[in-house]
Amino acid sequence: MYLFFVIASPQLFWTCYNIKKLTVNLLDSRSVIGDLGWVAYPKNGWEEIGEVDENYAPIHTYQVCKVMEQNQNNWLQTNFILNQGAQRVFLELKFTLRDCNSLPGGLGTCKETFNVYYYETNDEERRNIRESQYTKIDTIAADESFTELDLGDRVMKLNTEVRDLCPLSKKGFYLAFQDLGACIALVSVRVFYKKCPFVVRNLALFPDTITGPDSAQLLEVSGTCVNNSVADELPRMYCSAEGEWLVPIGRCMCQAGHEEVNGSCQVCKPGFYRSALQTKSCSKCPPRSFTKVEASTSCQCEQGYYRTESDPSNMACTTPSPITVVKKGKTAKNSISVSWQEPDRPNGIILEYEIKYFEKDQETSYTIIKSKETDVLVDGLKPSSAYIFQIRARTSAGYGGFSRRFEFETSPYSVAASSDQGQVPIIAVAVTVAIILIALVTGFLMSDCCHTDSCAETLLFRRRCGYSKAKQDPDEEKMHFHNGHIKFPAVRTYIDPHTYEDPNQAVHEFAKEIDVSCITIERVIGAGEFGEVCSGLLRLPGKREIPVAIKTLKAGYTEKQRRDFLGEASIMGQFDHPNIIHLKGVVTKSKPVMIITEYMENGSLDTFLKKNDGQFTVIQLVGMLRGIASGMRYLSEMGYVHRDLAARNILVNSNLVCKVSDFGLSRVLEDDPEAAYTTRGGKIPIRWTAPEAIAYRKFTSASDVWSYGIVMWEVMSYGERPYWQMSNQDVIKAVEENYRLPGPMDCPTALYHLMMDCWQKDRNSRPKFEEIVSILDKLIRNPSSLKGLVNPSNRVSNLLVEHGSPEGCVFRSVEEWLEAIKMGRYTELFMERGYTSLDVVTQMTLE
Ligand code: ACK
Repeated sequence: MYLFFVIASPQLFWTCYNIKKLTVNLLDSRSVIGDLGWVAYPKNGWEEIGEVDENYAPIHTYQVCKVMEQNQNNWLQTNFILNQGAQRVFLELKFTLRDCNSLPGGLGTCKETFNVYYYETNDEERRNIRESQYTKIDTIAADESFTELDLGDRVMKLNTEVRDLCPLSKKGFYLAFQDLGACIALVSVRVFYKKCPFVVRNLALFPDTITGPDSAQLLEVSGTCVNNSVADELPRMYCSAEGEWLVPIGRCMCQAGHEEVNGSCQVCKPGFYRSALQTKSCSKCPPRSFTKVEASTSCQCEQGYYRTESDPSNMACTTPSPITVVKKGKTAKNSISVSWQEPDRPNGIILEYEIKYFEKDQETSYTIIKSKETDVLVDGLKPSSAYIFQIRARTSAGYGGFSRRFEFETSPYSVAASSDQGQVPIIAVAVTVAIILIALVTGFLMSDCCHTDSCAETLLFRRRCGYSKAKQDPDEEKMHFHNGHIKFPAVRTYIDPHTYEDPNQAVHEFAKEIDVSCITIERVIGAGEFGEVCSGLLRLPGKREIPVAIKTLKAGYTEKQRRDFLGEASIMGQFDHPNIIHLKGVVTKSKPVMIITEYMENGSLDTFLKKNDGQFTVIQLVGMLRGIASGMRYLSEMGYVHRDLAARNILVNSNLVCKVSDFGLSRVLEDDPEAAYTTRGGKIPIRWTAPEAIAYRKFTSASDVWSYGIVMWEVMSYGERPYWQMSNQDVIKAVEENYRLPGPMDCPTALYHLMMDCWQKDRNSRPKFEEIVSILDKLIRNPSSLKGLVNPSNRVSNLLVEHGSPEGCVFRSVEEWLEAIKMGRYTELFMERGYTSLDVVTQMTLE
């Protein structure tokens, strides 16, 4: 009657061990070999039964079943259980319990529960604990109790109950089980605590961490960086009460010379290096450098190759191309002209030179000029001051080292030029005047000599097919640094060549004279107002050959034509901007007279767009417009008004870079085939010109903005003619009446709005080029802003729109519209073909 089975399936027991990573057992009665040694009181209460499972492993079972006897109070006390520092431990009990109802006649005293207690102490030997000293953990009831029937069927009804004990603060505790008259078999007692296991996360080590005493508590744990790593931000994680790591914060980074591999930092192998914390992996040593040791943070240059201190470690080492000869040329009180010799073995083609200079003893504030030439006029200097110059060359392999320091002094005099040494003493005003005169005469003779007999050899550092120049070379880029920061230079102002009495003087002020022997003409590419336009090659001494465009002045020209022709070079030579066509120089000392400019492979923009109709992405088109706007911003900042901005006057190179060209002096009046005579006698390209410029010749940067709007329209419609076949007179009238071009097909609304803004009647309301550039930049940065289109491509819209009207179209009938665009004579034709309403007209397709 008191017998019950306690054999349990081993799987059932081991289930909880699947989470053994997170739990640490303090006691497991199942794993004890031999007697458990627990103490029963009274002695005839709980009794230990030695059983074995199917695998003959011992099962320590304590049972008691005094259901028929009155006043039961049977205690069973475990051994001392060390808590190992855990403040919260769990108690898992597995037991069977007899159903009192199934006991014949024992109902009066039979219980179906038992109590569990603990006693916390630092005393491992304490045995005689009084009942009252125990703290009750809980009364445990069975979920399932067994009956006589189950015994017959040999069905086991094993209960599992888990309780926790917290907060614990002593060394350990005893557990005690109190039976008050139940029929129980305690099959297994397991005591454990939970912990967050050791883990490596974000290159930081997080130790085994015992969970906190509170079930809702998160313990913040700091990680320590793995070997050869350093904390970027102090790594931390939280250990939850369930033994899980949560919310990793911060991370460690492998030190230079090491890289991250599977959660550890491993050394870079010989031949590889890692310098910065920003790059993740070791990199192969750059060309011409090596490292033979592990954990290198940089690579050493091979013998004969080097890198300067400021060069990044990923830069290839180059052979020295040091510039050894640097000479001072003309000095004035604010400028020094400096020249140098190309290095003997430059290690590849020299792409440019960098000229660094600063006032002596003021090294923190220095200026860097980039130049493609081997000389430079450094201006903006203080009189009577010593300056230090250093020059280095750049090839495709990178920069060479700076030359040694050269010290030159500016002149105290306001003479245009002085001796090569720049040491003219101040004696008297009369002497000064004499020097000026001598210098001028000498300068004149020298330049004359130069073109007559290519006398470069006679002058140190003059080229064989040499040129002279007085202004800073447009090839030069100037950057000012103060304490390592770039300072932006002030913008120069454009000088109207008309202000020069002698136009020859103007051209030589702003353009280099090129010896004709440096030029090879290859083919004719077009016809200009003054003569043929050719393509060819320019080879200046010490320079690589470059393709150029050559504009020629046809034979039999008048003096005015020569002046006007060269006027363009005088203007162009003042500009230095990536979106302005770049002047290389002029040939005036021989015939034909020529203007040499950079070569633009794709020719003029209007023809180029027509040839490539629909071939570009909107971003490419906006990129072109951005370039033109940037060039125009530069011109407007220089105070130059173009007056004939149109796609035909923009040139495109092989990289789709657009450059503003055509800077003729009287060009607007003479050489533009689009220009028409106005009622006031001027010749103006009507379709591109702002109304105030047409009406009373008010040409300003704001009228250039109007023209820019038309260029935008040309670009977005792939070279369509503005106002189609409308006559100039009709265009003037329509614009005066506030009608404007409609948005081209597939044109983003944002761009059309910008065009419309450029066509504000009030010129002060038009955007400045500065704003246009910034608007286009924003559109490029955020291409989704270009998604909305004004005119989807399945229909043609060539209705003029009224400026300011939301829809654009303000005409009430087809007739009214045709009248407005001076096409009234086609009204009948439109009606015959069924285009009876504006709706139908706007649905008209290309076919
Ligand atoms: O459309 P195009 O090919 O480009 O035809 C005209 C022609 O000469 C008459 O002006 C072309 N052209 C003008 N300047 C240049 C240049 N710098 N590079 C290439 N082509 C040029 C222009």
